[in-house]
Amino acid sequence: MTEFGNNHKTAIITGVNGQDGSYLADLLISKGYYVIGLKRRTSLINTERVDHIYNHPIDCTQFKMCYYDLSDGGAMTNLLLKYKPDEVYNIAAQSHVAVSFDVPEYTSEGIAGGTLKILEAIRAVNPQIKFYQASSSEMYGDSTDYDSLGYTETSRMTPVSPYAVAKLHAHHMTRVYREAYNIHASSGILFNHESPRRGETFVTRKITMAAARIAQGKQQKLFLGNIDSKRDWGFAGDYVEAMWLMLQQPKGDDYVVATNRTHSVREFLEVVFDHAGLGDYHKYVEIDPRLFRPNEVPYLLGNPEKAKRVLKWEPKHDMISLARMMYDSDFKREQTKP
Ligand code: NDP
Ligand code: GDR
Repeated sequence: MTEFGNNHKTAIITGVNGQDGSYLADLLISKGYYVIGLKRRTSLINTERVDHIYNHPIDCTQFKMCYYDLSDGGAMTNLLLKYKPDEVYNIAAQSHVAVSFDVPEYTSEGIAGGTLKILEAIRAVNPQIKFYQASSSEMYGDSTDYDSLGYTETSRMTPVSPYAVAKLHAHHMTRVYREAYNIHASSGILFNHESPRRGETFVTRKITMAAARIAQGKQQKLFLGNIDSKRDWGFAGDYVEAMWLMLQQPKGDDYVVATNRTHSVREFLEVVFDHAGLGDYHKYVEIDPRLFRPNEVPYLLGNPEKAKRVLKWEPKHDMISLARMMYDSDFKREQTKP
């Protein structure tokens, strides 16, 4: 018996104070789970995305935070022994594709090595624990193996960044543990998903924050890199539901999670600047060659047919509603700042 008792499902979430980890914690708590949220040690407190759980009189009783780093396999073994989780969601990662070109070893060791450490801990402690791996559409890279409906679970993957290669390693390792050891292990091949909690250096949030500041006279210019790349953007709150649904199936599997619509960064800019009442984005945006990547993924469109059919999952937001939601949130947030 754990400190939470035996009458509730328990889930461990790595990377709980990131965008997805925090939405997933909200979802699991609303479903009655006890959540062990894992965060790494940082010199400044960065629990902003889960503070609302801590500060909630009832939700906080279902939530506990522990320290964990992807490099620490022994710590995961101890956590599994102590909390006896039913489900483990591996969400943590150095998740910035451009940064992975600067710190490829760190990125790779965390994502590839870190996932393997968790799978090994599950195998050793209790192979009945269900496992979710945060795979990524970046794994497709510059593959041309798609049709008009986009990439599927079986499309050929040719990753073009250290981040994506590491994710592909973890993706295959998850499948290997599923097939070799009969572990209920699933990979969600999630296409880009954003929200008001999105990290501030990803392009959508960078745009909505800048537009909100420009609209309030606090910023003049926005510097961007390649605005011709196309992404299939959805809402993170919708996507964590798909993660949970995967672990409620009779067996583990791989699923594409996407909206099946693709737009360029340029189109995202147009929607946000129009919604902000700022008009033509060209007046504010400058292209900075330093923000181009050594390799680029030019086009991503996901075909979520399997997730819709098997998981009965549906996205509730498209790029336009998402862009407006993010801008409105940043506009409000900016108003409260000096
Ligand atoms: P975030 O960058 O917002 O969150 C990542 C989390 O991982 C943060 O809490 C971060 O901690 C933590 N973390 C980073 N390195 C380590 C480490 N060495 N040990 C422990 N924790 C660590 O990412 P998202 O929430 O957007 O994405 C979640 C996962 O899904 C990631 O694995 C990402 O690669 C993947 N993914 C994301 C997609 C997206 O569009 N958002 C699409 C497909 C996959 P800290 O807060 O201290 O930095
Ligand atoms: P991505 O997201 O690389 O797709 O990875 P990001 O928002 O960083 O880039 C999307 C596209 O925008 C272009 N771009 C810029 N990107 C950033 N960050 N900053 C800029 O100034 C800028 N200007 C143009 C990029 O070149 C790219 O084409 C995200 C992450 O969440 C990954 O963890 C996840 O696996 C994938 O989505 C799916």
